[in-house]
Amino acid sequence: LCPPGVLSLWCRPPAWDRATRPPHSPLQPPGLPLAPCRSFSNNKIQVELDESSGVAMMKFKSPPVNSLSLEFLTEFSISLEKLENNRACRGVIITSAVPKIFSSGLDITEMSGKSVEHYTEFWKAVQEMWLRLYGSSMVTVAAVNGSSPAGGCLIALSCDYRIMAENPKFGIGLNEAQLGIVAPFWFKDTFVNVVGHRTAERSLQLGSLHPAPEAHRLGLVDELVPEEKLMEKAAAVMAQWLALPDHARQLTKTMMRKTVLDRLVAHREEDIKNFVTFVSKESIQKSLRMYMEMLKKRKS
Ligand code: CO8
Repeated sequence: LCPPGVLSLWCRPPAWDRATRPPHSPLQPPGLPLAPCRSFSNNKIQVELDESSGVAMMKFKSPPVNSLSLEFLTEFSISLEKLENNRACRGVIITSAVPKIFSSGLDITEMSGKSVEHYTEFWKAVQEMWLRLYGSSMVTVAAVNGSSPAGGCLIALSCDYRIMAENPKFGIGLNEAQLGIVAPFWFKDTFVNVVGHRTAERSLQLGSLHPAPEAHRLGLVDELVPEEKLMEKAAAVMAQWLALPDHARQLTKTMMRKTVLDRLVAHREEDIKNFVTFVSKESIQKSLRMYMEMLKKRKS
């Protein structure tokens, strides 16, 4: 049975049912203009699907910093669900329309001074976003064109491949410890699966934000490219991954990710309780307030 609200790989129709598109669709003879893009734009995320290639472009457009508010997370999950259910879509490139910022991570104001009900709803939305993205049967490529702390880093880590602009001013990492909070086990699991246990342990304990070149050395991102080449590279990587038969790639992805996904699905309620209890503590609220003040001071 499908866990509620989770579009999991193992309870979808067999992957090989998904339409695999020939290089030229019979409806689209070579030489004619490409099929029009389908696009849907919400408040915070712009999505464009090129039906001729089967590749969607998802752009975060929630200035100033693409923070992951409840509204953003809900839009993100709905957008992923729409693409996942569209047989014409086989892959998605995730990037930002906000200069210098990929995503600043979870919106701290959603975790500060709110009710237990609000924290519960917010955390469910964070879980939902990760379950959909990490469990997606599409090829997911993160084109990280700016800073990407904490929840922003989680989004990149949840993709199949990460390409980052080679600007050393852009940092990426799970820096929760710097805020006086602790990354939940499934953030940690996702990180370990990308960089290995030792690197993840050191980086998590220190709450490190790694400049792009260091992130590349650690394997946190797969490739660095000049910013102006980022989208071109992302499209090339996507084409390489889409050249394989969908069913083989999808079943392999399931094999690699299922244990980690299952762990959250089995402990979802407990994880929500832990988050709500933790974030409701006065000491944690104080840490978050101080961190927000530090951000404002740094600005002035
Ligand atoms: N949430 C809410 N507001 C934010 C956030 C955020 N994550 N990040 C920045 N802002 C706000 C700033 O306060 C500022 O607001 P204002 O204009 O009102 O003063 C505005 O956005 C612009 O920010 P900056 O001036 O700092 O913009 P810069 O371009 O100079 O820097 C950065 C952008 C690098 C993104 C910088 O803002 C930054 O480092 N932000 C903090 C990022 C961060 O640490 N995020 C971690 C969030 S926690 C998380 O994602 C996982 C939590 C897991 C839960 C654990 C269990 C409790």
